[in-house]
Amino acid sequence: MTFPSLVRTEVSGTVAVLTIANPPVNSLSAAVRRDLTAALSRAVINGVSGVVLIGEGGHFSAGADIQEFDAGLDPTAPDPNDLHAAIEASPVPVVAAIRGTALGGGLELALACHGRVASPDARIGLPEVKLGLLPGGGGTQRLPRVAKAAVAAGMIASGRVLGAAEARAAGIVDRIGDDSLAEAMILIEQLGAVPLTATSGRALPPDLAEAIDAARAGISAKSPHAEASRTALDAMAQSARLSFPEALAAERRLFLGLMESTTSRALRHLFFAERAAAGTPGIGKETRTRPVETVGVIGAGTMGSGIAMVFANAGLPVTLIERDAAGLERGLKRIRDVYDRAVAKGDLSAEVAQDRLQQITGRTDIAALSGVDLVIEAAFEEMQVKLAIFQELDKIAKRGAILATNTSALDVDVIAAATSRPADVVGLHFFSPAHVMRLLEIVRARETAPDVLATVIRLARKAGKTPVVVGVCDGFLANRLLYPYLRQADLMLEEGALPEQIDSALNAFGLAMGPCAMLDMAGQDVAWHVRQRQLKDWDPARRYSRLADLLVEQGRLGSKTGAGWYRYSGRQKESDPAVEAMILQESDRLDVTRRAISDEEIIKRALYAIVNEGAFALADGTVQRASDIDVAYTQGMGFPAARGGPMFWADTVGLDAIYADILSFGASGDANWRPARLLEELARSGRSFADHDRERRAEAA
Ligand code: 3H9
Repeated sequence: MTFPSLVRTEVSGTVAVLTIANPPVNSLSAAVRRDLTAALSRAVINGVSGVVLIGEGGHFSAGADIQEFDAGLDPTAPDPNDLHAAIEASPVPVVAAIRGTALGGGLELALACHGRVASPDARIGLPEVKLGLLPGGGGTQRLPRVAKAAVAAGMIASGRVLGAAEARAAGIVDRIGDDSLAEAMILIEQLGAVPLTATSGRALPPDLAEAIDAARAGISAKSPHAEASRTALDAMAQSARLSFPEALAAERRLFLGLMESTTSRALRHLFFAERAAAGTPGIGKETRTRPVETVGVIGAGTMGSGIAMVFANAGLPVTLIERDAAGLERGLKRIRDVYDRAVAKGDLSAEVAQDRLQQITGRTDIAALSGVDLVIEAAFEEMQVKLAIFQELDKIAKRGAILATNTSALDVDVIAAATSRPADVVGLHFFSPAHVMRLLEIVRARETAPDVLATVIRLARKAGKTPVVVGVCDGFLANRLLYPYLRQADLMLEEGALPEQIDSALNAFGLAMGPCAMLDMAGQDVAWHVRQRQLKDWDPARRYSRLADLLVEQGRLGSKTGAGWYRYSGRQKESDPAVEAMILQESDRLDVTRRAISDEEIIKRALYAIVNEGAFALADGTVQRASDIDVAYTQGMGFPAARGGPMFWADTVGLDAIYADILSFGASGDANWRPARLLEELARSGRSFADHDRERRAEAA
């Protein structure tokens, strides 16, 4: 059986044009590497005067096929370094014509060529560190031989991607032009007139060591890929000590070490998880979408103003509605302040900020939304308020407009039923601050139409969000899993821990913020409202701690009131003896003998509570994939990306061990620790959440 070649050869005059045709991103799979090597060798044997490498479609190449790493395929068979050596040994010039992206192994391939041209929209980089890897096909050795030292070291350590002009200025690209093939032909002619120099034969910049030191100093210890960045610079530093082949071998050893690391596996998992999360049954590339050219936002509070900026930043005109002029002015001021701060920090130019600001028009009359394509209600989180708004919207919104609610917990089916057009209603749950946080939960209500869903998914991506499609339930996905986590924190306070211990144990695990500090920031009153709602049908077999309620009763609503679990002066927080006294008193009242709670127990109880609830959510269909939970938690809840999200992390711990611990936590009869049946099944059969996702994918295919 023969497979069609993934590299097409055409001859233009005396030059061979080799086109990589491996959609969607021309990744350099083993088959592509094999076909490229064969095509190059054929071209040279046939006596061409030069060779152009180009990619079909919008990408030169996005690099190695990452899927092959996870499938256990050897990324070095055939070895990309052999292909690069063949290019360098070519007796005729080989030029890379970069249209679109040349990333990772794609750029390494281009770097092995005798020259590079790029289209003006080209994006060029070595983003391997973002996957917890380093460039393993000579990138750490060849980039500093063509680019300025500071740019090369900075790119490799950060994974930053350059535009064509910057790449040209740095020396990575020789020519830029709209017709990259024509530019490549010109370069081949120029190179044909002079002796060829292989990139590996070029001299290293004299200031490379300083540039590496500077890049190393810039690595943030908090970055999920700090280890990969440091290792990538170690690999680059070998260039000064070793011969080129030895340095390549050292780079490869370091690459393979990182590839096997849990951090890289976690980051690769998240790469694919993010792309899978918007996929939902009944919605495909063929699903029609509705045009959205104008947006309305109801409510100019923190959420509403943030949401208005999301769409203004994406280039859409937004009408922002508030009930009265004073409230509207407060909202518009909040927006102006955000843009002013961005300009002051140099994140935005004054012109861009002004353009974005001008996209937002404030109004106090909801009828101003009669012509918009998408309305997002971000009013007070109270069902009666939302129902009244949707009844009003039903009267004034044009036919076909999408009506979205930004509720964080209320029943979207009930809200949809308040209209005569429930198929047009969807939940869009933004996370605060909406213009910063990437996670967007898209809540598919019972009657949400497929084209509505497809439209908001597309729009979310356009606005730079990561959409995760979820079903209707209390708290949807991220918040639903948060409740049992917060409950464990409160119960551990009752049993012997203090807020700072709980927070510091979870900080040390890698969470951006522990549960006590997080609720102080979000507002203790917000969580209080949720608990009051849940208490209406509370299962008495579930232990409940009233400690957080006591805080609220004392007016300690968190940082905004200067006191919550901690005491605040400005942004500074410190332990509060009054809180400790309150906790001890509560333990006393409950007749609990306080005990030392280890950091290990804190991590297990807090995080296993999330994992168990995640298994319930998977089984009841609130969420389709365990990997969706990982995306939601890493992007919305500060879970460390280097651990891949709670479900990926649970797989690394072992579901059997987690299940056994959950049984022991619940041995006293606390129904908070009732294990999810799915977790039990997976644990008993030795399967993982990743296996479960794979099985579901196979069933759906
Ligand atoms: C490397 O090169 C190692 C070497 O140094 C050494 C080796 C020894 N592989 O993002 P999109 C899929 S490491 C496999 O939605 P966009 C992606 O999953 C690599 N698949 O499109 C998706 O599939 P689906 C270093 C890949 O236009 C589809 O392509 N390179 C790869 O928004 C479309 O992707 C990188 O880190 C891949 N390399 O963005 C670059 N890339 O349709 C990673 C993409 O089934 N890639 N897919 O969901 C990217 O940054 C973006 O995908 C890119 C396009 C900017 C290229």
